[in-house]
Amino acid sequence: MKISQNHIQDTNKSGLQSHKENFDFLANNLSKKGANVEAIVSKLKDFQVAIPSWALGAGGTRFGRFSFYGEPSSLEQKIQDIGLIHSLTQTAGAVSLHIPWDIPQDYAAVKELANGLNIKFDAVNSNTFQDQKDAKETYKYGSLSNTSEAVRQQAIQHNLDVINIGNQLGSKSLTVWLADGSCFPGQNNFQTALQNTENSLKEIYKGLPADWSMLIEYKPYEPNFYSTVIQDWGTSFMLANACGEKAYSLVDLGHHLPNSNIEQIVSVLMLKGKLGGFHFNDSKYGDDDLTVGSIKPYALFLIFNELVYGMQNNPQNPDLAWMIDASHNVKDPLEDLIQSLEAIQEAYAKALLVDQAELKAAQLNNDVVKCQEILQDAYRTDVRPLLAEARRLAGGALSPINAYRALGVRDTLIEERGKHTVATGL
Ligand code: LRH
Ligand code: MN
Ligand code: MN
Repeated sequence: MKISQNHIQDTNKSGLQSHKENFDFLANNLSKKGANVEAIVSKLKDFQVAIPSWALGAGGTRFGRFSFYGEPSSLEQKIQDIGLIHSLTQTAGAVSLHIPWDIPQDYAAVKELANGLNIKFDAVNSNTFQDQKDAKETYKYGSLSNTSEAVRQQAIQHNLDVINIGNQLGSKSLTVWLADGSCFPGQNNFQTALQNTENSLKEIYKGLPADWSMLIEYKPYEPNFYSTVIQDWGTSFMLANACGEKAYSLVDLGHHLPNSNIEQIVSVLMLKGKLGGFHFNDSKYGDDDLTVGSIKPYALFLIFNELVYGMQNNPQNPDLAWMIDASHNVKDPLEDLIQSLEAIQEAYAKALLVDQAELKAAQLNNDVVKCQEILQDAYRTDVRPLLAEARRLAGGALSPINAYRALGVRDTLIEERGKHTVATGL
């Protein structure tokens, strides 16, 4: 299935007049307050978020998995699905592949397909948390941190292979997330595990092409429940510094203990020029990987406030690799991604409304109430007409979720692919 411009313009027709009224009203109010509405809309239009290849099928839990039907069963179909949401949202112009789940058979054909849908290849993700068929060594007791040199070597080589695959597709970064850790006290020597990990990462780093970066993801627990080698941003930051200037930390929103101040982490990493990438999701308890903005939208806004500040004030920090990393059991994955993209854009737009100069002045005066008023005034603004306008200008749908349903996308996918398909991945 492909969604044409005609389809989109058709579904937009009925909402155009009221969109125009809503947008004009909001733009007028914001302009009176001194906001540059045109600049904000243009930033929203340019903002692209990579879709992880593993989010296109229904996720699952260790207890079970329920298919959403019509799921993609090849890399090509996954890219086609991203093409569908990109044509509606104009915000999903990239894919992040997981190797070995998504090894291309025909590189030229995959590149051509993605190109035709305006989709770029973002960070490639390595996988040393599962044993692959016919693998010589097992990752049961860790990969890059393993006490066995042969296991570490296999894991290093896998990462180098992933770089090679990404290079052929035009990716420019490698994301490393390790499941390494221990389940019981005494199982691991913490220092040896960290030292082995650092040495292994340095070996991988040596194999990075000059214009690539390495993104080191952290996570406090799961699948190991007593200790994790790269448990927090400090460990990831330390390892990135040890590797060199092309290595950065990657923040995944779900990879923090409850009540962590993620916005402060983001801010400090950007000050130090070491925030390389971002994984969006939301959670109630831990790494729940729920729809972005579905549980803690104010926290998301505060994080974006720091991201916007950093993008404006920290030239020492590189452009960020933005990605959604969510996958669960109950929604149509494509509808879920559309909702996530909307929540990301909403938080970004609200953060762009914060008058940074006014906030700085209030901070210098220690006017705590005013500081809060400034942030909450931006947060309470209904910015959805700005998002719709950005999409309209880019050729997207005024309401991607309504258009998705009106066009009967899922039914068509089920017709084309059948009901009982299984996406490769988690
Ligand atoms: C780890 C994680 C990581 C990805 C994905 C498959 O929890 O979120 O970011 O590699 O799972
Ligand atoms: Mn992640
Ligand atoms: Mn995760």
